[in-house]
Amino acid sequence: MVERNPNLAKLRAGYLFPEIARRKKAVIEENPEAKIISLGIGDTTEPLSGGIVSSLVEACRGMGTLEGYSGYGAEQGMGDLREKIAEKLYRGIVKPEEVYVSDGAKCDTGRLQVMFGAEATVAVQDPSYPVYVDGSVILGQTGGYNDDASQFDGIEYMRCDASNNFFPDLSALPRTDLIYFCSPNNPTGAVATKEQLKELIDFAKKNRSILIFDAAYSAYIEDPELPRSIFEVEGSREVALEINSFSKMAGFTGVRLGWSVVPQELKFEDGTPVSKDWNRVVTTLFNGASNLVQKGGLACLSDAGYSEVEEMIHYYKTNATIIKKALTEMGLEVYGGVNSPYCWARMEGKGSWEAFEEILTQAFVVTTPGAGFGPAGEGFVRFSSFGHRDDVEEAVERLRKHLG
Ligand code: PL4
Repeated sequence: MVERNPNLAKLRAGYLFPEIARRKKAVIEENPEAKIISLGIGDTTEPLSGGIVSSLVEACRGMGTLEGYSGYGAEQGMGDLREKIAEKLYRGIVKPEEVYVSDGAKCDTGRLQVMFGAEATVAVQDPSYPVYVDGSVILGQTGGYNDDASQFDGIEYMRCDASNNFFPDLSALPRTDLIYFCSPNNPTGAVATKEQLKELIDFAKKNRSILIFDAAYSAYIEDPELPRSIFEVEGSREVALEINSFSKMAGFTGVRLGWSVVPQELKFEDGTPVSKDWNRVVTTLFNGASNLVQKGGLACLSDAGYSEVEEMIHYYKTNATIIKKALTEMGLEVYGGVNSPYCWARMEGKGSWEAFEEILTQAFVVTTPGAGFGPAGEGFVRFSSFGHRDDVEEAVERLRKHLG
């Protein structure tokens, strides 16, 4: 018999999002007539726009011709897409050869965890996207794990809540090899300022740590003073790498396209460039993003395509405004929802799974319980603005009735 990987046994519960789907399914089975509205998993809902669809169709048609057919491409991505990302999204502050095109930010997170290996120690924002912790645990980045206490010595939780303006107290944080930082944050919607990111960069530099900056929601930042990339901040190239995605920017959650940026200056302790190992991992464990999808990505970044992308972002942001306004009028303490597609609401006097169940079974609205994002998420619920406008409007009416 094959021994079970002990790291998987260390995961305390099932992965958050399948658990939500399971509970939603149970409610549907009990209430087959109910119309369930999902403001839960952050999954885009609106059709892709004309120009982007045309480019995808054209790419497919090309595959049916001798001239247009292509097989495996470069694992790092098509040269013209790498160039376009560097030029359009980073305005030249990163080089095309530092951009690695992928099948999404979640997949890149997993490959990064493989690259850093089981001995790496980790710090995460609390609350944050659960893949950082769960993926680290699967890799064994748990340090001195104590079975009884279910504690991971190798993982530091950096509390980021309203009491510290959603930015961690770095003076109290022990050194770790890696620091995950997501801005705009999932789930709180908090966006770090340039000054805060500078503090984080200086902290990483002092500790010789590497910052993994997740900018998956950067396209939702409307305040021009707020940085959309860690590379807008001085000193970042020696300490940080960035992951990002077309998922929330262009509605590509199912299409699958993302990228990472690993600057040439970022090095391991022995002087090896991180990009050298990243290239090795990417070329070994990944065979490149779909060539069809990369054409779609290029279309998103053309001038016309990017206007369509911005329109879609505006649509979801208007949903966020509707949700935030309603929750605020209901007297809830609400964060996010401005430079982010998520609203983060305190459910006074309730546990977050309890509030999740109440909203699901009474209003038939799916949310995401805050505790799923880390201990500091307890007592909160996340509302996603990814949904059809009619559904969002109906959902807030139901919330007013049941929670208001
Ligand atoms: C549900 C901070 C959503 N089944 O689509 P990707 O892989 O390019 O991006 C994933 C991702 C990366 N970084 C952050 C994210 O929030 C996400 C997506 N998060 C959510 O509701 O929190 C979708 C989650 C998906 C999952 O398990 O990741």
